Amino acid sequence: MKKRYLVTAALPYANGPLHIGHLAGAYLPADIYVRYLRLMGKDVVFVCGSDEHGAAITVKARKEGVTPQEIVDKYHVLLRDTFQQIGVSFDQYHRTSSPLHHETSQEFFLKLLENGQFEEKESDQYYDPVAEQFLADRYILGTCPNCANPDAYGDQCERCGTTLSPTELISPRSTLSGAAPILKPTKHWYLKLNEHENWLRAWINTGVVDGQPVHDPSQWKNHVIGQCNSWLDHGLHPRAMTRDLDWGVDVPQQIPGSAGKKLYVWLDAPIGYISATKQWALEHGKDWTNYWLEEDSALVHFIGKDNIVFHCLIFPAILKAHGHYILPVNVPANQFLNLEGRKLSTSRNWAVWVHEYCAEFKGQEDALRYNMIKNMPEQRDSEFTWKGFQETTNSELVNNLANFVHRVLVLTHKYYEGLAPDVDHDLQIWSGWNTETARHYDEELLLLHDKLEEMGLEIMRYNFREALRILMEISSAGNALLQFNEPWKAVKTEPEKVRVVLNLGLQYVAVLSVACQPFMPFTSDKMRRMINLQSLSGKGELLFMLNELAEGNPVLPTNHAINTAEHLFTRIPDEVIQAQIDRLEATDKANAAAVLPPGGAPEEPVQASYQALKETIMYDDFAKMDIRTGTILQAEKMEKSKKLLKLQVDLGFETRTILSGIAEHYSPESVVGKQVVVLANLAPRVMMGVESSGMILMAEDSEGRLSFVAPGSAWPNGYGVK
Ligand code: B3M
Ligand code: ZN
Repeated sequence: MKKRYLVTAALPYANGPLHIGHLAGAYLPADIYVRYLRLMGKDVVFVCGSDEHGAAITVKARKEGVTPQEIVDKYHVLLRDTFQQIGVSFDQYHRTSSPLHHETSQEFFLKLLENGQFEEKESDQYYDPVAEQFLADRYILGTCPNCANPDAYGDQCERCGTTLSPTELISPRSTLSGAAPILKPTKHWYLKLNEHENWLRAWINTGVVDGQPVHDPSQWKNHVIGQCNSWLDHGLHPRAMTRDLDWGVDVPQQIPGSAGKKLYVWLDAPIGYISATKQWALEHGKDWTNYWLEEDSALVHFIGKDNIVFHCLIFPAILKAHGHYILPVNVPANQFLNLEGRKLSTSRNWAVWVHEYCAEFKGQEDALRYNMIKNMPEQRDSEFTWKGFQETTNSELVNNLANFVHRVLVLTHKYYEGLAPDVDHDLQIWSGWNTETARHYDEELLLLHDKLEEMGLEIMRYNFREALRILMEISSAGNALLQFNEPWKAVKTEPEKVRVVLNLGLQYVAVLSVACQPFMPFTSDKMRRMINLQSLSGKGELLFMLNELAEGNPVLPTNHAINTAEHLFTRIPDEVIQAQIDRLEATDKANAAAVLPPGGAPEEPVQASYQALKETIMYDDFAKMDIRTGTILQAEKMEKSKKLLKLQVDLGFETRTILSGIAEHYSPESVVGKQVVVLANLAPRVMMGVESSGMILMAEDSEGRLSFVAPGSAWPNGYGVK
């Protein structure tokens, strides 16, 4: 074992709330691991923070019509608070917009530059001539060359899943202005990843780097190594580490050509782990370099599978290119969690949001944690269902764990006035581990010790599901101990044996109160309160307990006074689960309705290609719009414009000139006489020398087809729509 541990969990983008997929993917496994290490008395620092840069943030800001700063401020707080509510125990939850982080990232850039790790290259990139800026891949839409989806992004088509580069799109358009982007040369710094390929391959597959074994590849997950090798097999190529953007960490100003350039988010976000450690060290009077530069420290990254390449190839290359930094001993990435048979999706609102769960299931935080861990996608994708959640909670947490603890406490109060009874070490009782076996008290304590060690071993191997299974095995054995020995009957006939059984039962509860803490910290607190012990501070309590049990010493001494029994978990009733299922069904219906093309059902199963719902507005926001009925009197093509028709629209009280971008969909003749709905108080705008006063409302489907919005029957002009 290493001397100290630095554990990281992927920095979530501060552009939305946390859902259960995030929790099961990175944060719970990291939290279990860290809590366990603390209970074993290890020196461990657990860092995370909000990832506040990158297109993920600016796209969201544009969608909501606010600044990127407003977006990150809002979601940073929400994320931080949600983690706390669900008991993820970071030592530091930092943010990448902090000055300390900007400095740290810039220092990396300068050091890599100094070490000759970059090549400067000029290439042609898409530029929006109207918005006058270079376009991040996510800002370019166009037709997918693979499946003809007209709304594929510059980096990926969300319909067919193909990874794209913006120049592959057919008829690209900028999402900023709608203009066709032009290719323009721009200069960037490329990390020479090709020069890192050989040592990365050896390091991933053998654990050896520079002649030193630094990790054991047999402890790495197959799917992680597999994904890395598939990248390595395609060859690593220089990769641009800068971007033309106005949101992010500046390329240091002293570098010629830095104006308008920002660091690529992957030369920024993972360095956030380092700046978070620096912040923690500042606040605690510690030395951050011990955790990042010393060979006797272990660095472990917990992530989801979509971040494997960045954490196993690109970030290690950056760390090595800088020099002196240690490399991760493991990157135990998880696969994905699905919800009710489908991929979780933020834009389709197909998710269980953790902050909503915490609000609706107050005091049941550990039930979610337990279910997430039990179904953790450790080796393959897994599934969360509300029915499964109910079943597991009721049968395992209520009937097994809570019931056992409750029975032991109630019987101790009933027979011994709440004091741990003394035991005769020579007596034998039926063991909860095996119906056929009778054992002495001391042997049972040793068995508990062995189970705890087994559980710890699984945690250290990142087998959290298995570790949780062993924990529950202890609880089941506790229940069986009561079942086999029937203290409620034997108390009259064999009182000495009942003392042994119930004392042992109390030891089980004390053991569980420590062992369950990595998985269910709130439950641990409750159990400790019930048996009148202090909450765990995470300073080696499990290690201490293991040593005591190995010596045959009980955890609770004779005559230890317990408190009254509380219920650890409450049964989840059907109607609560049904409400959650109904909510998902409503989401599903809304999603389906939103993509029905005019005139009927879609031909193919609908994949998300409609826009995410905009932010909620108040009625007053809507009431500001003056929408009127009208009729198109005349229509003509605008010279030199492919898109615009010039319309004369009768609004009853006046006739307006309105330019409408429908020329690619309708001929002028076909629209004359049409009834329309007009946004009548829109500020006038001059386009191609003609002033347009108002806007014709159109419905648009996912294929970009347009349809007029009109009153359901012939209607007089000039009346309000509300
Ligand atoms: N924020 C990507 C993601 O949320 C990114 C992870 C950064 S970890 C340094 O998938
Ligand atoms: Zn496609």
